[in-house]
Amino acid sequence: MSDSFNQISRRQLIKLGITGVGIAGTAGIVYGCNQSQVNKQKLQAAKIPPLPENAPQINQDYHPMKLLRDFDYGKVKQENGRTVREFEIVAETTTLQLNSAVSYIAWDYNGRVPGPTLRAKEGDRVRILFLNKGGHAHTMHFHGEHPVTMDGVKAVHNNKATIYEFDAEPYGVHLYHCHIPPVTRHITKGLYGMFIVDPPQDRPPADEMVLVMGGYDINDDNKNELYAFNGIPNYYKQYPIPIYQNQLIRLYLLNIIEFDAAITFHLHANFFDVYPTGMTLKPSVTADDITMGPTERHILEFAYRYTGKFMFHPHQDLIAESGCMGYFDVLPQTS
Ligand SMILES: [Cu+2]
Repeated sequence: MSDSFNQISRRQLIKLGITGVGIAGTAGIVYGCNQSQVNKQKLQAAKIPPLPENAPQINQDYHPMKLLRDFDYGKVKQENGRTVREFEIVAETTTLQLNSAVSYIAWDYNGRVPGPTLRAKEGDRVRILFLNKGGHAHTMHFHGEHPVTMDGVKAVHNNKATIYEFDAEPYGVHLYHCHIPPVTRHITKGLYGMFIVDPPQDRPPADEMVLVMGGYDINDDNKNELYAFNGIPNYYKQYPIPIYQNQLIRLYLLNIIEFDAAITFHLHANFFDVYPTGMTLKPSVTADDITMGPTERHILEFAYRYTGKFMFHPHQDLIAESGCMGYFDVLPQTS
C-alpha cells in the first residue's frame, strides 16, 4: 500500500493499484460495467420501465433516477482460484443544490450521495482502492466481518490513498461510511453508501432498487433541517419512480439519518415482506410501516396490485415534509 504521494487523480489511482499491490492490467476498469451473467439474467427476468426522460441528473456522476438501480459489481478478477471484485472510490467535495434555496457543500464518495452501491456474492474477495481528494481526512468503514486492520477507522488524509481488502461476508444488506470524528458530521455531509452481499443462491428475479434515507444538518445545530431519499430532497416526489403493476419489487432500504433516534418507512396502499438486514431468505414479517434505527437496513419486497402514483415516506410526517418523500408510479404491464 502506498499513502505517501500527493496530487493523485482517479486515473493515477488505477496506477496505485498496479504499483501498490501488483494488480495486473490497466485497461477496462470502468465503473459498474462488470455485472455478472447472473445479474443480466435477473434484469431480463424482471420487467423494468424505461427511465422518465424529464428526471434530471445532478452532475455527470450523479443521476438519482439511475442511481436507484445502479449496482457496482466492481472489476472482476480471478486470483488463486477466487473471485476478486475491485472497486475504485474517491472521496470528494461536491456542491449540491438541495432545493431552490439551499446550495450545500457535500462530502461524498464518487461525486454522489449515497456513494456507489457496491455488490458482491458471499465469499468473494472485495478490494477497495480508496483515494481521498475530499480536502479533509476521511475513511471507509464497512459493516460486515473483516480484520481489524481493514476496519476503516484510521484516518486517510487528503491526497492520500489506501486499500481495504476483505472477504464479502456474511450475506445481507450492509453499508459503508466515513468514520472520522465527529462521525455525525462526516455522515450527514454525505459520506455513506450501501454494500450488498448476495447469498450463495440467488434471490428470485425482481426489479431491484436502492433507497437510502439521509438527513442534512444545514446550520450545524446538531439537528437535521432537510431529509432525502438518495441525497436530493423531494426528488422522487417531483419525479416518481416508474415500476410495473404486479412486478415483484425488491427494495434495499437503509436508514443513515443522524440525530433522529429512529424513523419509520411507510408504503402507501400496499404491504411489504421484511427480510431483516437482508440476512434471511424468508421474510420475518409483513407490514406497511417499519421502524428503523440509525444504520438499520432491510430488504422489503412487494408488488402493486393497482396502477397509479403511491407515496412512500417516513411516518414522522415532519421528516417526510422536509424532503424524505417519494412516489412509485405504478404502470400497467403492456405485455
Ligand atoms: Cu470523513
